[in-house]
Amino acid sequence: MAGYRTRVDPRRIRRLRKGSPGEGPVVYWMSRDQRVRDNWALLYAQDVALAANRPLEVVFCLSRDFMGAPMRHYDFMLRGLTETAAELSKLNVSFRIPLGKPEEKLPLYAKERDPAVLVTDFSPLRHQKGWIESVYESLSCPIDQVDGHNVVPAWETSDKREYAARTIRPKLHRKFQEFLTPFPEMKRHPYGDRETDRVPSTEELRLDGSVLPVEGESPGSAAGELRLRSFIARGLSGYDRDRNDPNLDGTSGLSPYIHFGQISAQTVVREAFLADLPGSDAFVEEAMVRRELAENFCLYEPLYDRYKALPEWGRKALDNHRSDERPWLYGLSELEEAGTHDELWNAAQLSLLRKGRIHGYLRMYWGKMLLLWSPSPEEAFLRALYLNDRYALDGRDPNGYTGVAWCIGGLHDRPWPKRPVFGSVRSMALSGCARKFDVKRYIELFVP
Ligand code: FO1
Repeated sequence: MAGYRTRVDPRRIRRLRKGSPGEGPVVYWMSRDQRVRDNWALLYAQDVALAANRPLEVVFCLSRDFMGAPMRHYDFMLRGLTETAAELSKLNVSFRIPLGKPEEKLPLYAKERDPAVLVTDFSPLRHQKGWIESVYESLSCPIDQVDGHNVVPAWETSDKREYAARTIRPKLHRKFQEFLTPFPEMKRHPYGDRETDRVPSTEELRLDGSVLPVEGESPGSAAGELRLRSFIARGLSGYDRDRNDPNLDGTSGLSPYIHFGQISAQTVVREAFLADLPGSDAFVEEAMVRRELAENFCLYEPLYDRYKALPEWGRKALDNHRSDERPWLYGLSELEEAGTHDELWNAAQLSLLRKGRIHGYLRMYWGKMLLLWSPSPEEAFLRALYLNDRYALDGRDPNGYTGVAWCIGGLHDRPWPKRPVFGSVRSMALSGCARKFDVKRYIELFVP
């Protein structure tokens, strides 16, 4: 609770530091939620600025080497930010883009601007915590954090690590409808004269061009909203039936837009829930329960991207079968180049390389096979994270860390009957896929 009159539910706001207001504008340090519409952190920052008769400024610290992300991801992100910059400008809200490491640039920027209040959005990942700590020393103004990424604010859902969807689901279902509200509109800001920095191009940033942008992607809030509308109109009703068939375009494809915060997960969940179609429940389970379980895992497990964070029972099972014979063993480059004996797995890897996406059901098969074909479970874990973060448009996300931990070590899953190599970690096999969908047809999509 931050004490300012605001349209934003106070339970979404965490005061990180009381401090004393500066003389400058209210500053929203944008990172996770890179949009103007349906952005609780931005709405809150505007309410505080209106109450204090101050200008409103948004700052996005653009680091050219964020966790090794290649050009593919920056292209998606920067094209979305270009749209956001234009929308902020129309609202007479400044948009500043200091280039460099946020932990260095944000304190310098904040010192110069002397914010009345600094508003941040929410990420459970350690780099954002580090960035906030770095700015903590150099600021004396209040710092308020707003969770606009989750339907139910992560700290409101649970104050501890949840162990499965079945433990977090009732906590979310109890609260989500009171949080699943529509969003107020941003107002044209009456104070100050906005300054809008130009969003640099990928060329100017001299990025790692080894993973090129995905052809045919249209990033940004408007495209994300269009995709949501067409999914609600055409995909949602059959979602529960089609979602496990990679040959149909049955999933929403919204995860890169949600990862970069170009659209609001709350808006996605709300539209699907209100549509009240046969696929609504299954979709809300994915877009809210599973996704916010992932946020919960990363929030309360500091080692979310380390093998040792896998459940004890899973690591033990894999350890007991460490010396089982691997039917196939591949080096990282053979996997990366989709050069295995398994045409279905190769097709999934080609989908990742070319489209920056793997269909949800196949993503599990793709991850499970890495366990089978790697020299050790630890190596399989590292390879899954590396390939997912390097090629998947929604990489470097709590969903990805959680998905890899589910595949390799049974996070949020339970023990299954023992299998070689897997032990009691759930196994998957080509035969299982063939029972679910036309494998040959999928392969031909990628391997003519
Ligand atoms: N967030 C930032 O604030 N600054 C960046 O330069 C930045 C680059 C970036 C590149 C790839 C990618 O997948 C995400 C990136 N993000 C960046 C967003 C970041 O992952 C999240 O929005 C939050 O910072 C916390 O997860």
